[in-house]
Amino acid sequence: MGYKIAVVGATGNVGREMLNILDERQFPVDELAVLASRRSLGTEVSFGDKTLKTQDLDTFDFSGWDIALFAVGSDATKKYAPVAAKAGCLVIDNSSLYRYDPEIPLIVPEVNADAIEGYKNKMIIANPNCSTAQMVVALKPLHDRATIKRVVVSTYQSVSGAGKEAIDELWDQTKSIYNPVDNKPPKVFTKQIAFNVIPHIDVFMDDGSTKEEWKMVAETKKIVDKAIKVTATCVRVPVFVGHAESINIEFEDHLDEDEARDILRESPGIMVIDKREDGGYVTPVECVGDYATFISRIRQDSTIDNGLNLWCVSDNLRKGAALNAVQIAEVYVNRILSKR
Ligand code: 11C
Repeated sequence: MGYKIAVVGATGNVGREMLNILDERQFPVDELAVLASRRSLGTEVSFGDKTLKTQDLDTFDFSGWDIALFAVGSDATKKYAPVAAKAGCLVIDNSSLYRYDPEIPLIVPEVNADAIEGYKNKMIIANPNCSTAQMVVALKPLHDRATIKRVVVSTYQSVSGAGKEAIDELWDQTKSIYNPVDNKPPKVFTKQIAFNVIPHIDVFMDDGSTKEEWKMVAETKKIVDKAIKVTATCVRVPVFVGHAESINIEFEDHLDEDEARDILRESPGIMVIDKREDGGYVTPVECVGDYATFISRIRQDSTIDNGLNLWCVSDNLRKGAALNAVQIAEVYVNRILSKR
């Protein structure tokens, strides 16, 4: 038995990854609609060995469709997600529009799959920000064992998080460093991104933090535990795909680095690569195309009573977006739709 699945925003980076992942994981699809705005209409996208033509999101009738995976910006989500939900089609939304609505579940299946029951409230489930998704996969099993009090996280985020134009900007700027005639001023980023790092992702908030940093705080509380204190510094780096994070964790109880390593090895969605030797850790280029959240550099923080440091890397277009959305769809199918 299969289901009728729509991918909204199918021509974007995340939409295309959603199609790849539905195919790779052999999601039970009976019918697939690939939807896009008028601007991208007629563009072809691949699904396994098939090529599909995009249909017009504006006129699409969601009645009778089971799940719509949304990978469009907040404005388009605001317009079309309620239409799909009203038609009885579950929306799994990758934008930030609904994440902080208390009636809408925000789910990372390895962490809080039980929150799926909240789908009934509005027929919408939110997918978290990429930098949060990979971090909470690592935090949850450690929190269950030793209760996390505080997290200090610094991110090293790839340009693909900011979309296709950002990828092009890094590519063009990198080439223009060697051929200054082609030099163009930055458009997507506020400063040169090639051979540079920029401590600014999303808009500034009143307290001096950025929205990306605020999202990591609010989303970790909603997904894992509202008692956890989080402080974040989010930085864009000249990497195409794969976000990295340096995470410092303070626990209520003592947690030995060896036990933490064992716990993480046994935890869903995590791959521990942690050898204390040259190259015995994972970097963003190695995680591209993978499902796992990779953890390396696990070590005691001797400056506080119960502290650990670790390094966390994942494919931001996969676990940080498309994979997590498809995993939510799998939970919905296994726990709800297949029981009807
Ligand atoms: C970035 N994390 O790397 C952002 C992209 O709230 O879903 C995802 C923004 C979001 O730029």
